[in-house]
Amino acid sequence: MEGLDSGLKFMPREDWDTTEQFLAVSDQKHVEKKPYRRIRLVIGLALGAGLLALLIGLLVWGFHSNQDVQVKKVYIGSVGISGKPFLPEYEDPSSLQFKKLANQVDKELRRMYSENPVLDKYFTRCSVQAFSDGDGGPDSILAYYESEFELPASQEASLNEAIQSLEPSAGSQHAQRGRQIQRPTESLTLRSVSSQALDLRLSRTNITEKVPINLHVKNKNKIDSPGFPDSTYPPNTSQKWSLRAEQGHRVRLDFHTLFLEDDCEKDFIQIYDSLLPIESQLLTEQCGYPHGSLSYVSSGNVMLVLLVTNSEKNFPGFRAYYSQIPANTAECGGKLLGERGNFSSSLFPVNYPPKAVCTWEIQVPQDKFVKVEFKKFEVGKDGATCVGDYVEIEDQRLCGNRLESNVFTSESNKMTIRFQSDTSLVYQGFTAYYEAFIPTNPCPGKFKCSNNMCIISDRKCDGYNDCGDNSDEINCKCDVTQMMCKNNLCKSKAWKCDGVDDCGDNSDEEGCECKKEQFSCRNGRCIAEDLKCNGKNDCGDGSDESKCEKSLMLKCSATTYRCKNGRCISKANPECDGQTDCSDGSDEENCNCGRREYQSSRIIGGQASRKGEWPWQVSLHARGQGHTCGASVLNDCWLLTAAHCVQDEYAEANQWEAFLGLHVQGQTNEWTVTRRIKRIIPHEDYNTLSFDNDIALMELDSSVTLNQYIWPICLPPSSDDFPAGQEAWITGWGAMVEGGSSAKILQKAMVRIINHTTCKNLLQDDVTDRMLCAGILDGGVDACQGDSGGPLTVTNPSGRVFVAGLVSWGQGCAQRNKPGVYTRMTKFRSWIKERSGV
Ligand code: 4AZ
Repeated sequence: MEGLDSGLKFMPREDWDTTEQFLAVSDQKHVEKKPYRRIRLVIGLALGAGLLALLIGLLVWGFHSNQDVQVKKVYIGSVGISGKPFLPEYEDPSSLQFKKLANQVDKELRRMYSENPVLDKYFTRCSVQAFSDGDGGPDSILAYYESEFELPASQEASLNEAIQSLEPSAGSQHAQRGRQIQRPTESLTLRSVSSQALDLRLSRTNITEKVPINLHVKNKNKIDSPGFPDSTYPPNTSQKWSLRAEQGHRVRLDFHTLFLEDDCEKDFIQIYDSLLPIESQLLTEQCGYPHGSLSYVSSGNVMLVLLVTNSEKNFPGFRAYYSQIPANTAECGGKLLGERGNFSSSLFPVNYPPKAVCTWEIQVPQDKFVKVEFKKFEVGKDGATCVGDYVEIEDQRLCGNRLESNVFTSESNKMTIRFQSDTSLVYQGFTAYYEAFIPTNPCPGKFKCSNNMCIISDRKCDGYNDCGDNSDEINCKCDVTQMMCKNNLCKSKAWKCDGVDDCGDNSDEEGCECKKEQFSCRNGRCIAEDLKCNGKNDCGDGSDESKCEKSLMLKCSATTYRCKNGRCISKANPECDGQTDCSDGSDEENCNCGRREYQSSRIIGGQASRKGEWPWQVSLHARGQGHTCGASVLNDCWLLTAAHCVQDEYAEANQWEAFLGLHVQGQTNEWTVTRRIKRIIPHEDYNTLSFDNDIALMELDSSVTLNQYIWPICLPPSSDDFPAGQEAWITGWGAMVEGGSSAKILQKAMVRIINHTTCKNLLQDDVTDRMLCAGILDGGVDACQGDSGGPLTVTNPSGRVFVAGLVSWGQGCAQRNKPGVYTRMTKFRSWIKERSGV
């Protein structure tokens, strides 16, 4: 349309007849009456049509030229060379030998590309970047190369296809052993090629690529990310470390610290079983603050570590120790002939290496069968299809990290177990226990679960899911201490109305105190549901006005939060929750606490924590005794601990030394700070018999510098509420089993807040209002001796960590139905303020 309009603009205005129609050429009258007009019209039409054609042409040309914009594509890959031994000179790109071999590989690659019309047409250059020992025996070498192609964008797909057609069998585990490319004399015997387009994140245009670092790992040493530990890593940077072990060895890398931004699209670290970042040889990609095993082992004698950062948010980075291990130490499998024993995947608990293949053949006496129980299982990505990494037991493949059943039995006296890993993405693997059993009596003296586990007979129908599949809890007759759930399970009466769904169908929490249409107040009162959040304190304790969408101004009470200006608000736990609730903003003041600075975020039955995960945790050493109690950092001068830790001969300040920023007992490092104690303030009402008011303050002899490993925890205001069932964490170096020795590495464990009445009933002891119970009623997880004084922490919705309790006492450790008892911190907020000013 525009074309026609502009054509008409050439016509003189005065000649324009609005009655005219362009398509009226067949209107003879008009044509005859006005011959000049007709000529002009024809010219106009011709001009318009010409312009239209030109425009269409331009558009079509534009479309095509856009499609065919020239693009550069870089592929990286490796190629195996057989019949040639690896020479030390091949490690040095400036050596003659390197250059000569690189030249030969270059020629071979060109020749290979020339056989494919697509590759031949668009190939521009290739360069051999490195060599390593090959995986085809002593006379084999791997060459790592980069090839560049320049082509119209529309041809990218066919280039990809052509590149893939070079691979012997893409994705297959032992692709490298695939095909042989035999060439005439003076040329190389290439065993296989694998190539892949470069990861787009590695070719960000604004990235500064630092000079790659090449290291020999024969002597154990460390690599640090740039700036570590003094500063955060630089933005928009990529750094490669190439690690090489001696022939016949593997590279091992153990991370000591790893703190990156919590988004792998932005900052990430990758570890390759190769000298180039070839995706099919990627062992792991990590970012954030990862948990789990961070130790990696290569399949050959090389490994590549790659760090890439973007423009924003830079974090401390990493420190990792490298070393070499003889190649055969990663081997696993073999014949197991005893009646019982343990076996595990290669190098457990280190992540298994890629390309592992292990077979265990278990054989027990003729008249017995075999039972295998997996204790820990992490083989391949969860939800994967058991193709790359898996365990195979008698034709059944297992993978991921959640097994439906972790016990497997044979139908004969033999059992074969296979484990294999593919070329990429490694995990921690498994440990397993096996034993022989008599087929007619698989669980002598014990109860046999449906999943083949054997449990102590007393544990049947005890209200706990001991089998893991609940088979010990079905078809039970409830005893006098138990109630029957709607789903027919029997559970302890003590668990009724404790705020936790013990039955699994919530029937133990139904009909508790208040009727259905009523609201149950924190103080136990029942009020009509519609009185909730009406701005009036109908419960009397304000709990009907807490957890309302809007924070209402209320008459001050024990459950309302008092702002600095004296006004009280109804919102539950408003302090430091990231939202300003008080009109004077005071609920969000003094919130420099409870954050693990770089997170994006004994203990019995717990697990080792990561460095810096609990920066408020302190180890208190009593003179000549080593670690004795735990404590928490309140600020640069004050610590919080339990009064029972500082009694009698421990009451003197000069008895104590505090270790802040400590992770492993006996291993102080550059982040550990030790301080003597200037003053101890135990609670004046601490009761040595009942452990009531079990709280004390410690003032350091000189202040400490706060950093990511030493950071204050938040103190909850007196109005805060931690309801039953809430998740909480305990941390400490206390005993790992009752009566046992203390832990070396700081342990952590998740417990839940227990309803106060339930706790009193369970412990049948004086659990006062200044105490708070937490634990796992099934048993197995608890604080114990040596954890005392340490924190019981809860995290609020904005990710801030508060100290809800202090480890105080308990009836033994980790026993069933015996929760741990903690000093209830909300009761001591003003006491702490008065005594320390914090
Ligand atoms: C103790 O002796 C201790 N299970 C601490 C906590 C608990 C038991 C004992 C709780 O320090």
